[in-house]
Amino acid sequence: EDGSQLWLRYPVNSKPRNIVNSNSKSPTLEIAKKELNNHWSGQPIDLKIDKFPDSFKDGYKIISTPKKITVLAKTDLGLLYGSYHLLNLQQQKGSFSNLNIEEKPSYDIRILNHWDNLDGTIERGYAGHSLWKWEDLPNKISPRCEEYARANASVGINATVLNNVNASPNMLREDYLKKVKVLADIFRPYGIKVYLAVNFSSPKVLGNTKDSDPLNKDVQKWWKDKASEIYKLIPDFGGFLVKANSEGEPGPQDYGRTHADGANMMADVLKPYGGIVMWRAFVYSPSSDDRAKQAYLEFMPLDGKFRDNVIIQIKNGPVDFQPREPFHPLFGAMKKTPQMVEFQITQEYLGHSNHLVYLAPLFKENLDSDTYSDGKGSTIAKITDGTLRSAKFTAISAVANIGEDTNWTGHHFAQSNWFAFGRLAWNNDLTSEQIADEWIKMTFTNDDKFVTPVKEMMLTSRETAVDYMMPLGLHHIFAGGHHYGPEPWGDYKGTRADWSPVYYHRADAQGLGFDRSKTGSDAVSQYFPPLNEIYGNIKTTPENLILWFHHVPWDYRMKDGKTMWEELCYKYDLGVHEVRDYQKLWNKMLPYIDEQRFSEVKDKLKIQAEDAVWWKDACLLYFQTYSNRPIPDNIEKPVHKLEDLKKIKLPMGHHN
Ligand code: BDP
Repeated sequence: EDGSQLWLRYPVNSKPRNIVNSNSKSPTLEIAKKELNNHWSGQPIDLKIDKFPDSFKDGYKIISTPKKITVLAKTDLGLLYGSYHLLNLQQQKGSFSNLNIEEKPSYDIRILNHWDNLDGTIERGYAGHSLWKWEDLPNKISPRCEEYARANASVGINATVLNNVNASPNMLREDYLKKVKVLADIFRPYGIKVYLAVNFSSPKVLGNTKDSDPLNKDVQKWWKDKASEIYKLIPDFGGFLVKANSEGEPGPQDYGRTHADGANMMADVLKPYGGIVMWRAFVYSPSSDDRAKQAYLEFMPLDGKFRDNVIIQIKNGPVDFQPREPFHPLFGAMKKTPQMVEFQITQEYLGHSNHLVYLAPLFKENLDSDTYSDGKGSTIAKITDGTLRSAKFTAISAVANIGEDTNWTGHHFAQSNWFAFGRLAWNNDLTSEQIADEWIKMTFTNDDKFVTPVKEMMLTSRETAVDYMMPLGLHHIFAGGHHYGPEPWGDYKGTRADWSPVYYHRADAQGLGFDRSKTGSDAVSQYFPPLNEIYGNIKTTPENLILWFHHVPWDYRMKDGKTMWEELCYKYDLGVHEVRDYQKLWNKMLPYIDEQRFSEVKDKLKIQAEDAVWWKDACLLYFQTYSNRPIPDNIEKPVHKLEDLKKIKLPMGHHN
């Protein structure tokens, strides 16, 4: 039991049955039939194409009597999704005699972003090398590529960006495009479209144009020819994802042009084929302004200037996938430009694949955030899924945590984050609890003695990680490069100030935290009223973000009567105890599941518990050098010495 089956543990019929009838025929439908004939043990099934409005998209209806099930959809893909719905229900031991289900996706494009490099490594990947095995393609194809497509289809993911946003120009070379075509052909019957991240300098590097200026006619021609070459190989190619003028990547600003000039040039070449451009808003330069403000400052003046096949891809928070951030102020603010969220499933800032952190609560916290852009109730979910503003197309993305590891994601529980992203992209109304419940039952067991406590552990795990890493709105105090452990003392003189932890926490003799109020960087003014006032005032700022928005005096009284310093100590300590509670809980779970996954999770929890103590000791001992106050008596005393912790070195990554 190595976890390789993910949540797809459908029982296998002793002989394939012949229980599916259909008025449609396609490779997609063949997959639906095969899945049901092999794994379905209930009544016969009709898969029927029917007339539905366009807004139904790849939705489906399932109606059943004890004798028969009918799945209705507008497309074959809808029928495949309906078939997986039935198999998932069977796996959760649901009943099928009286079904009346109607489902349609919240977003048109439900897309994974792989940060896979052409040499097989994965940026911020913690589950082994890239699944694609570029060097073997196009002749040899790993069977896991099809398994990957199947797993995605089973949760409704319908798109994938194959390569790193820090894109190599070589991705667009003819030999690589032929490899991409092979993957696209495998994914297609599962309803998955392929997209590529592209390097803005590709024309100059590959085509020997004078530059890559988007207004240069030769450059435009190069992209046009490239698009035609791509679509000859992959007629349903999805489009480009672009990281431009960010962290040293090239972009239109290199030629005095704007993000809109760059995005529109690409949008124009893709338009005839129905392709789109996902242009990232993750930009910040080593200027003097608060990093959290920069994307907003750069993109707001461009609102309304983008073509209608461009969508702006915005990270959930304004800095960078931290354990907790407020939502990105661009959401809702660009009223004339479609926007999509980018989440990070891979745990760059959440203990890599060593820590058990269930991310649905983080995703939900963001999607449910009220931006007030169009009055009360303007949540990010409603802004991005087309409810509030009509959109030509809608999308949601997340950076994948998938690699070649046998269990796909490094940590057995990290599979739940891939699953959760898919489920929320399909239906952003689902709760974290519903998704955890489904996943546990499909992946482990339906036994309530396992489901209830493990679900509780998952649901609290994100807050636990916040507690032992960065409580009260602290952020980016990770060790430089790898972002695994704590390094609040990090002050990388000679590099960019905004890559140093001290830039973010601003500890001094008075207090701790980044003043983003009116008297500070005034990042609060980027939020709509009343949030600008709420976040701008230390008294009304939610305490879980207080150090994000304010420089808080050490003796500031928190709502529970503790001083800020005491509260900080208490939170770190709580985080440590919570992980130890998970260990105790998990130790009782062996009777319900297999030995292998039990012990692998157990080993990871041990690392997590040790890391939690490392975080707590490092942060409390370091911040104490500024607070000059004792660690409260009822809190576990540090077991490490600050000098020793400062000596711990893990391999450094390529930047920040
Ligand atoms: C940061 C990562 C870096 C990525 C960058 C991005 O540290 O590896 O390239 O974001 O999203 O989180 O472009």
